[in-house]
Amino acid sequence: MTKTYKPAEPIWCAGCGDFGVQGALERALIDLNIAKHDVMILAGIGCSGTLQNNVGTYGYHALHGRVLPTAQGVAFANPDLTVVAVGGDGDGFAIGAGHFVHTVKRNPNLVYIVMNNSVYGLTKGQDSPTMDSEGAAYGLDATRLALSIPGASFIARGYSRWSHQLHELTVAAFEHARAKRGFAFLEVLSPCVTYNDTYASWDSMLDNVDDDPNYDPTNMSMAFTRGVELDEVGRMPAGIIYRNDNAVGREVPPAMSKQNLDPAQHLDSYGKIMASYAV
Ligand SMILES: Cc1ncc(C[n+]2csc(CCOP(=O)(O)OP(=O)(O)O)c2C)c(N)n1
Ligand code: SF4
Ligand SMILES: [Mg+2]
Repeated sequence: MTKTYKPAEPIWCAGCGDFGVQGALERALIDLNIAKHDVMILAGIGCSGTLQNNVGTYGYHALHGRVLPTAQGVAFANPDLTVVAVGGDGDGFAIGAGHFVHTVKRNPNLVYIVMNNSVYGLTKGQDSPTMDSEGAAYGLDATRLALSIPGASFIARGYSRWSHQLHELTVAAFEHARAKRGFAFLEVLSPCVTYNDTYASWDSMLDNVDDDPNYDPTNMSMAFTRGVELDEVGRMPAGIIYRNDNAVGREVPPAMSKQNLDPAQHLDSYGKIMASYAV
């Protein structure tokens, strides 16, 4: 009898925004007709990272802050997989910030969904880089950080409470990475009801650029300007903030999964290497 891994039940607190992120992700897989065995979800450490236990795709729980280098390894080794990295704002923008910058720059073909609750949820409520500092509407804005990095090809922000738009953004992120246009970065504002309940403030702070007929997400200078203008009045954009439909995602051929890894094929070269060490 074939034994198969059974997806876990979510362990999030009632009201946690991460439920909405998982729902949008599962619905996107169904809508795009992507089989679960063609998907690998890699997660960072945090409440958010437990998402990968629940979906029934291939999964991997990476070290805290290291989900992006690990996900890139998977994407480069097997370009036929749909690779999704997920994690929290602490994971992605504090300990993992350097990897975030270089992944945006490198533009590999994968989706990155950050569940931003502006707090370290799992470790019980410490400040994260995206938490408000005194007098500011919002801490680090990772969408603007990403915009400033050459190579950025897809930057979006959703809100777990806006489920319809979140579903559309998740589908768009999958389409971008699967069309080999590169790194699809989707930040989802996903409140932590236990340690930093931001539902009320985010309800009133978001400006949906998807609803603005004058907003052109392919125009980078417009994306920058809108972000700064909104920040000046204590607001921030949601929707597809920037998209380059002509981008080409990075691959590293020949992919390991396309090579003949039969050990018998390599005995000769292995023997030569071993002989070179002999004294
Ligand atoms: C190398 C390392 N440093 C610190 C920790 C402790 N730690 C676990 S989760 C976490 C932060 C979680 O915050 P976030 O990434 O925002 O995820 P959330 O729980 O909010 O979803 C920290 C500091 C760890 N597991 N590993
Ligand atoms: S502590 Fe916060 S982030 Fe973690 S499951 Fe509960 S509500 Fe969600
Ligand atoms: Mg967090």
